[in-house]
Amino acid sequence: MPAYNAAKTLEDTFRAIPPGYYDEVVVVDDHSGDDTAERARRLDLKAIRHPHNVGYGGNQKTCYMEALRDGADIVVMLHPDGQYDPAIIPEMIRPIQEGTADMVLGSRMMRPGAAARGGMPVWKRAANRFLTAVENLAMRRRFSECHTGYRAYSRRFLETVPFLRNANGFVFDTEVIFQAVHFGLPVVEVPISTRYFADASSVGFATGVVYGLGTLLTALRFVLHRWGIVPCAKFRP
Ligand SMILES: Nc1nc2c(ncn2[C@@H]2O[C@H](COP(=O)(O)OP(=O)(O)OP(=O)(O)O)[C@@H](O)[C@H]2O)c(=O)[nH]1
Ligand SMILES: [Mg+2]
Repeated sequence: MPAYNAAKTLEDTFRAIPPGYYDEVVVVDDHSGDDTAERARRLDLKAIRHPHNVGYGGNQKTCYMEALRDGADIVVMLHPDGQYDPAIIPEMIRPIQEGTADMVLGSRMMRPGAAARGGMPVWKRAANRFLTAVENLAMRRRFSECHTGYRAYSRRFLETVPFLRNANGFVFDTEVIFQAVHFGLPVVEVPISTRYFADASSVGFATGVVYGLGTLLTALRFVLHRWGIVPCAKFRP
């Protein structure tokens, strides 16, 4: 769980994880202003607090390094803000267990109307569709959405893809999908629901614009790298 100011939602999120489906829960507190790390410790979770705030991508780097170090075979990223339902973790990891995927994306766009029913703002849905269409064109794929925060990775994925070279902000999530495609690692989508509510953390308009532009830039870099025009370290093995 990459966490930032998640004290209010952490416990409920953790308790909703189906027992028996995890060996360890790692909470990385990205220098929150609240007591996120303390609460994680009280729940007996492995809590790591960053000495300074680095951002959502930087937070994931610590999460994955820790999971690899502890011997994880499958790693699920679960936002601690309660937007994604932990009950479907079994479905999220199944394609990896069965060997059909190294990356699983929980898609809010697979079931018609699921994103709207979950309260996803209309501008986010529109931007999501537009950016996903551009990304699909660049990658020659047909993903239903490339912007979900609910993902599962195999150990092989995290050992193959140079994720430490990625952005420390939200664009990290975009970059790993392009890397999956570039390195030829199979990606499977699983339909999920979402929930936007007052205590959930949410990206504001300005951060959304930076993220959108970063996504377009990633698509461009991917294409330029593939065409051998401008090499990009994120796609270097
Ligand atoms: N904003 C922010 N979130 C962080 C950071 N580090 C970790 N996070 C966690 O990352 C998760 C995702 O951030 P959100 O702001 O909810 O963004 P999102 O869920 O991708 O997008 P929305 O659809 O707008 O909710 C949250 O659960 C945070 O707890 C950070 O530095 N900044
Ligand atoms: Mg959120």
